[in-house]
Amino acid sequence: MDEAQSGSAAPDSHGHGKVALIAGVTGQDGAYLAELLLAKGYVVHGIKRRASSFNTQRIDHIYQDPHHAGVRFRLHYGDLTDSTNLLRIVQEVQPDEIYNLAAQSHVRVSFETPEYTANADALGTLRFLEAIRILGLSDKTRFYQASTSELYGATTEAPQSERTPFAPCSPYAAAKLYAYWITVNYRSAYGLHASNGILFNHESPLRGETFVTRKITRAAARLQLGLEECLYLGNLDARRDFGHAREYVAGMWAMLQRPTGGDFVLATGRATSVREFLLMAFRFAGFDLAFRGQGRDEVGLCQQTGRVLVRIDPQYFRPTEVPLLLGDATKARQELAWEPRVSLEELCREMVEADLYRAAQERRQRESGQLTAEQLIHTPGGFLSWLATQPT
Ligand code: NDP
Ligand code: GDR
Repeated sequence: MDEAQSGSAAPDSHGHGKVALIAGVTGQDGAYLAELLLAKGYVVHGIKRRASSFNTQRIDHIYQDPHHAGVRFRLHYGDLTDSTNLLRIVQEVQPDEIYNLAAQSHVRVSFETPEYTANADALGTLRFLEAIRILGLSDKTRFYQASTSELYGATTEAPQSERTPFAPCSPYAAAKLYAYWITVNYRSAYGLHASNGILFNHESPLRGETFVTRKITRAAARLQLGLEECLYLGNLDARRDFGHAREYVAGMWAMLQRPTGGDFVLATGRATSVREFLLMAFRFAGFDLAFRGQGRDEVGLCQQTGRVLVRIDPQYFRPTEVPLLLGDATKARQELAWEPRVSLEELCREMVEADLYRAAQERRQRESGQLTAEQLIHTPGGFLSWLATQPT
C-alpha cells in the first residue's frame, strides 16, 4: 500500500503528509482547493460522481496515474446521497481534514429539484459528520462545511456578518441551513473540530457556465467572436458580493488550521449588481452596452452598432429572489489573517480573457471545417461509412 492509500505519513504544521478528503473535487472550489493542498504537501483524496462520460475537466491537469509510486492525488467514486459509500471512503482514507464542498449548488435549480437538493446538501452533511463519529475519528478528523451567504436570504440587515440572523429563501438555502446547524451541533455536542465557511459569491474562469458571472463572460466572448446571437438573463438588479474562488479556498484551509472549529464569513465587502457586472464584462470584451426599455422588455444594445445583445427571459427569474448580499469579513481578517486582494475588475477581466481564448479555439475549429468525431458518428451510416469516403 502506498502513502496515498494508507494516509500514514506523519503530518507537520504546513500540511506535509497530512491527508485531506475533498467532496465536490470536480467543482470550481474543489479544483482550486485540491491544487492548494497539493502545493502544501498534502495527500489529497477527492470524491467524484459517476457520470456517463468524463466529468473531471477542472482537475485533469493534476490527475496522477494511480499505478505510479508516490501518488498524492486520488479519486474515489461517491455520492453524498449514499451513506454506505461515504462511510467506506472515510474509513479507507482516514483523513485529517474533510472538506465538504459537494452540493447541488444552483439556487434556481433547487426550486425544480427541492427533494434531491435537501438530500444531498442537508443530509449529505449529516452523513459525513456521522461517518466521523461512527468510525471513531472525532479526535483526528477536522471538518469543513461549505455554508453560504444564501443563508441570509431575505434579511434587511447589511452588511451581513456571523451575527446576522438567517432568513433562507430557496430550497437550496433551506437545505444549507440544516447543514450549517448540524455542523454547529456536532461541534458542541461531540467536540468535533467542525467549521462553517459562510462564503459569499466567488467566481473564476472555472465557474460553472450557468452561474450569472460566467454566463455573462462566456456570452460576451462568444458574441464578440460571432459564435452567439444574444444573451438572455433574468433579474439584472440583484446585488452580490463577488470575490475570486482561489482566495476563498485559502480561507477554507485556514479555518481548519485553528485549534478549534468556528464559523467565518468570507467576503470582499463590495456589492455589485448583475447589471454592473454585465456592463464591465462586455466592456472588457469590446462592447459598449446601453440599456433601453423596462422590465421584461428591457434590452442591452451595442452602442456602436445598435444591435441588441442582451434580452430578459423570465424563465431565469426566481420564485423568491435575494436582492442584496454584502458580507462583513472582519472576523476572518482578525482571526484567520484572511484578506481578499483580487479586485472585481481583475476577476472580471480574467474571466473574460479566458472565455475569449476558449471562444477563439472553438471558432478556429469551426472555421477549419473539420467535424468532430461525435458529429461524424451521427452522420447517416455512422463513422465507418464516413471513413470509407476518405482518401486512403
Ligand atoms: P460547483 O457546483 O462548481 O461544484 C459542486 C461539486 O459538488 C461538484 O464537484 C459536483 O459534482 C459535486 N456534487 C454535486 N452533487 C453531488 C452529490 N450528490 N454527491 C457528490 N458530489 C456532488 O460548486 P462550487 O465549487 O462553486 O461550490 C462549492 C460548494 O460551496 C458548494 O457546496 C456550494 O453550494 C458552496 N458555495 C459556493 C459559493 C460560490 O459562490 N461558488 C458560495 C457559497 C457556498 P459534478 O462535477 O459531478 O457536478
Ligand atoms: P447565486 O448565483 O444564486 O447567488 O448562488 P447565480 O450566479 O446563480 O445568481 C446570482 C444572481 O444573478 C441573478 N441572475 C441570474 N442568475 C443566473 N444563474 N442566470 C441568469 O440568467 C441570471 N440573471 C440574473 C440571480 O437571480 C441572482 O440574483 C451562488 C451559488 O454559487 C451558490 O451555490 C452559493 O451558495 C451562492 O452563490 C452564494
